[in-house]
Amino acid sequence: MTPAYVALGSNLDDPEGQLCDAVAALQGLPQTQLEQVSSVYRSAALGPDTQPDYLNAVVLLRTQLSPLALLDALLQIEQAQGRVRSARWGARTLDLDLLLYGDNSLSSPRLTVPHPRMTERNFVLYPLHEIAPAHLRLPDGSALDALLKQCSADGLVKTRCQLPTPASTRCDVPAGTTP
Ligand code: ROI
Repeated sequence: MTPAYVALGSNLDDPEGQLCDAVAALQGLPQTQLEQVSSVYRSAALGPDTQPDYLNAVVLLRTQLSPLALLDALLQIEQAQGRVRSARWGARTLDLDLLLYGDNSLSSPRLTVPHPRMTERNFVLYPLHEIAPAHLRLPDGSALDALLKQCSADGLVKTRCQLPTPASTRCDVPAGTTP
């Protein structure tokens, strides 16, 4: 089972609900276990500032899917949640980015891992750091702790949104509640 970190982002059509549904869908992937779910963070859109704020989170999966099979599964979840690919940096119902796949560096026309822009984005690094093992290093040897220190948290707000945890599957029923 390979550890794979996936970043989630949404700024359209009930972003909290989109992230909840996406985590539930990730939980249902074949040959894959959902192991950790970060807090949800709110931030202004990086890029065109005429779009709504984003909600972002990161999850840790353990998977037997290959990187490309996992990518296909992520694209399917995006499409099932109404993602329409239009403008490059446009608003979106759901964005799922494969950040890290074990200790692998991969580069193909469809997929680059580690995600090429992850080290510049506080809305990726902070939730990743929250769920990653202590002293995680990227495949190039750079320490996540050090990357985080260089990345300002300005404008990033941790929310109280609750995403499904590895043990639960629903967003609307708090864990431990009998329906
Ligand atoms: N900005 C924020 N804050 N969060 C995102 O997930 C995000 N995703 C994007 C762009 C448009 C670059 N801006 C973002 O794709």
